[in-house]
Amino acid sequence: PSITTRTYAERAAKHPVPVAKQLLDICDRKKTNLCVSVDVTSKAGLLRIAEAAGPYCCCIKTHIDIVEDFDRDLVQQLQALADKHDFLIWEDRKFADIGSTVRLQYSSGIYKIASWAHITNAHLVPGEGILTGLASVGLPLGRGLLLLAEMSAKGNLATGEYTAKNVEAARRHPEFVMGFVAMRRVDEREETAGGVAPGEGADYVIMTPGVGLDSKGDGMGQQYRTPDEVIRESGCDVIIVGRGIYGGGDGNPNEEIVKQCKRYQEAGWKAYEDRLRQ
Ligand code: 6AU
Repeated sequence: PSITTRTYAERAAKHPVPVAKQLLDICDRKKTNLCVSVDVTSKAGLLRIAEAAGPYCCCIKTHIDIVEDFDRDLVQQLQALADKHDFLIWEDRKFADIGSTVRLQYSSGIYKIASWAHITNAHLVPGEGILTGLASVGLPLGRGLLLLAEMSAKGNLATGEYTAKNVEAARRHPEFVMGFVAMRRVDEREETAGGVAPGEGADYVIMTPGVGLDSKGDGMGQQYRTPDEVIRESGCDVIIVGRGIYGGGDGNPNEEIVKQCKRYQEAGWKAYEDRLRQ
């Protein structure tokens, strides 16, 4: 059976990347395929939104370098919330340099991303050395990586041959690359080709931004689709919702965040159940 007709629990049981297994298990346990993206600039705002959204999501996605008052305590509190509410932390760092540089960017500096983020992501622009560099830090810590095989914004260049190269590169790093940021089932062509060579038929978690129920775009290139279009029609696994939930700026009040989380959780889960029945 194709990946899109398997349940999260079935896929978790067989996934080679521990953190992907964890994520799929959380989706199954909490009945949610919602990842909440929190692009706010204060420590208090980030923690408040993570606390409010935590019960409804499988993952909280950060852009840690936009937080004005970052400190070590912020990541400790975020980790405590992740334990309390059973979600993973994804630092959306979009690494894009040579292996030896990303190794340092991932492990060191002010943020020490690898020490607290279960998941991070990277562009393949510099070539596969970026995977070797990131894996040298992330693998011993049990971390997972998403490759940006496609993007959501209008006119983006991650298409065609570039997208295919991302899938090929992922197949050569099956213990570390857990999936893709993509708009559709980018691994489907290979999957349906029916080959069973090593690494093929692998299970990738597709996490998809550009999800909104009330808006079609943001005037800066972002393009929104509904959870049903993303999960059922396009076969992606996790919806990433930012402004649709926290509302932009310093963020909606907690009651509004909870209300929107429930709305997207429900829509995403219904789309998943509908897809299993297709
Ligand atoms: O829901 P939004 O539009 O408020 O936020 C979307 C979030 C932002 C982007 O940095 C991120 O998703 N994103 C990504 C990721 C997750 O890598 C890739 C992409 O192609 N488009 C996109 O919006 O935090």
